[in-house]
Amino acid sequence: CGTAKAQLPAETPGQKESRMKWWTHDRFGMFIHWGLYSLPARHEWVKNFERLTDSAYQKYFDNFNPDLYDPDEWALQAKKAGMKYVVLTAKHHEGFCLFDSKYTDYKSTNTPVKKDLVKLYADAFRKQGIRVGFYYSLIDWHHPDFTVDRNHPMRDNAEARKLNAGKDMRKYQQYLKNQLTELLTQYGQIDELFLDFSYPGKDGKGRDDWDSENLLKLVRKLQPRIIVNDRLDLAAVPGGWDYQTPEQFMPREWPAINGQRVPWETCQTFSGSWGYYRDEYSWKSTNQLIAMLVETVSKGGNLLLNVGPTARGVLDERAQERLQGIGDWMRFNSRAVYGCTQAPDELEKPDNCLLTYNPETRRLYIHVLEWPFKSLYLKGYAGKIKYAQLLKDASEIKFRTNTTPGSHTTENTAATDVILDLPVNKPDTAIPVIEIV
Ligand code: H79
Repeated sequence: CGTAKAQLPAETPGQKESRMKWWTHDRFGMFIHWGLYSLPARHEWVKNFERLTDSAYQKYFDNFNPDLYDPDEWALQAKKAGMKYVVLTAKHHEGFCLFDSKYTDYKSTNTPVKKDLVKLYADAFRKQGIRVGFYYSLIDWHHPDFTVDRNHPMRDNAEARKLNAGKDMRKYQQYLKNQLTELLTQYGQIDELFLDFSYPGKDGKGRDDWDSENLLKLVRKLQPRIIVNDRLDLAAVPGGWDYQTPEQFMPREWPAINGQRVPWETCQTFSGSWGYYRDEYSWKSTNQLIAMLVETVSKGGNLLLNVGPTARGVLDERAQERLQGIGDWMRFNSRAVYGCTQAPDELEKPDNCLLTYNPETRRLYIHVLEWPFKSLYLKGYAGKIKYAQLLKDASEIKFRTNTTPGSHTTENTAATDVILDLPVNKPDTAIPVIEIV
């Protein structure tokens, strides 16, 4: 009580939709997790998992020297994969800044590399026509005023806990605002902001710890068109977030609140960890990743797919190989991704398929995950199809309805169904797509 609550600028649903238009159209972005944790190369939470003190972690700062950093090369690989926007960890939970902040010495310009890596990143991706975003960690395991809590590396260190008495989270709130002001004023137009993350409750942190409402108000003032995620613990505040962020899982269906479908973006990894992890062997296949992209769009969402560059500044070769494979597929099939969303409810999903739909061109895309023997059955599609083609090579796919249901000489389908006559051999593309006009 007593303190006036900041008012977030009111926006109609139509205004929000127009602000997010490019984002819902583009569907596919690149996430980049890069920081000091790239040196130990065993998970970006290594400081937490191994309870490392600041001084134990110092060797990664002292040896941070990505001599092969070439963001033009990263941008080119993102572009070839079909990614339309990008989000880089300007600061992760470890507190290390990849940019030249006035408010800390814990930054890349003070390491052997000496460069503002964020500046080079923003310029390089923009040059390729890719929209630029930032990830910025609300959590900070290095800032002197950030209190030890249940997610902190020093959580079970009694001496470190005692130091909380001398810490002032209000100073940390100011630090958040200062750094976000730098990031949102010195690097041109910023299209997406991914703040990470709140864990309210006992020994946790949430909106009162970050001063979330005022923080978001500042963000919107500095970059009125920016798209902000939902991790400020402002779920109940109107305008408190733009999109939901399912992390490393696939929602069963398009997420909704009170029956209202909401914008969402799933962030996913190639291998489980976000930072470069040398000895991780749980890499998803190219096919799995393409299916993940298609399934996301089929449920009305975006995919932010993460790469963890090495401490030399090069994308993991296993990631490069997969990006290339995704790009090979996107070259021929991206029309079934950009501008697409979930298909209308009356179009039933055929067996072993996913559907995407472009509401402007009113074209339906059938992604055939398991290639069937000759016939693909479309239940209730009779009269709804003018033309069908294989997207890969624009070759006609003939279709028909069954005129003699019940006869042993023809497929036993209803007259309201459509049968697509597919080639016996699966076309040479990871997931074949049939375009229905
Ligand atoms: O930046 C990436 C991750 O490092 C960060 N968000 C993405 C984008 C993130 N990692 N974990 N989380 C967010 C969710 C937190 C999970 C937790 Fe736990 C469960 C924290 C404490 C319990 C799992 C187990 C992680 C640490 C211990």
